[in-house]
Amino acid sequence: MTDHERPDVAASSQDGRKGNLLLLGAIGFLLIPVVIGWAMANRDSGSDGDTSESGMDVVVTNADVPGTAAPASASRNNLSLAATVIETSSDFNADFAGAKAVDGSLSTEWSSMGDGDDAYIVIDLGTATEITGIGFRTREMSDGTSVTNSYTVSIDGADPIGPFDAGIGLVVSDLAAIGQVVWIDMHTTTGGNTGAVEIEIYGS
Ligand SMILES: [Ca+2]
Repeated sequence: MTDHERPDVAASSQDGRKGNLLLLGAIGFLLIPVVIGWAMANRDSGSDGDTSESGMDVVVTNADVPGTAAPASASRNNLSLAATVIETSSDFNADFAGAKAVDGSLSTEWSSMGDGDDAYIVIDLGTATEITGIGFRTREMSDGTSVTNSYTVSIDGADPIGPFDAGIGLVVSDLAAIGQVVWIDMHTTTGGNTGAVEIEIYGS
């Protein structure tokens, strides 16, 4: 290297340092939103352990909108959606068959043929499953009949447990059991064509 070349080298090296600084600045600038996003994601999921996969806390909204899933149970796993109704006390007709109580729709319902307190429905989960609760939505008639106010539950033929409260709208009751076949028996009703809009069996 000669003296003649040195200034050029120095200048070019200085330019290089400036270029590096600019490059670092640009990278740092580009990283700002990434860092902010990371910090916010950590804040959302760090507040407690009960978060959904999206990192957002599960918020129950949307109460009683026809045709949508039952709101108060939104964070619980509804086993009924994959279950089968294997027996009912009676069905008013095919449009009000037992399967309508486990189809996930609030626009359809199972109705018995005037069974009142004697109405029952049997739901098969397909395999022995841990059960943590039941959400019951009674059907109701405009004349005040067909409302179920309480019901009992028998799992795999065991003695009935309950009665559990029911009533207009969704009523959720906790219970702890392991079983496959869930027999739900109306306990107190206002009589008539009792049945259910939806019966949700919660579990793992
Ligand atoms: Ca239904």
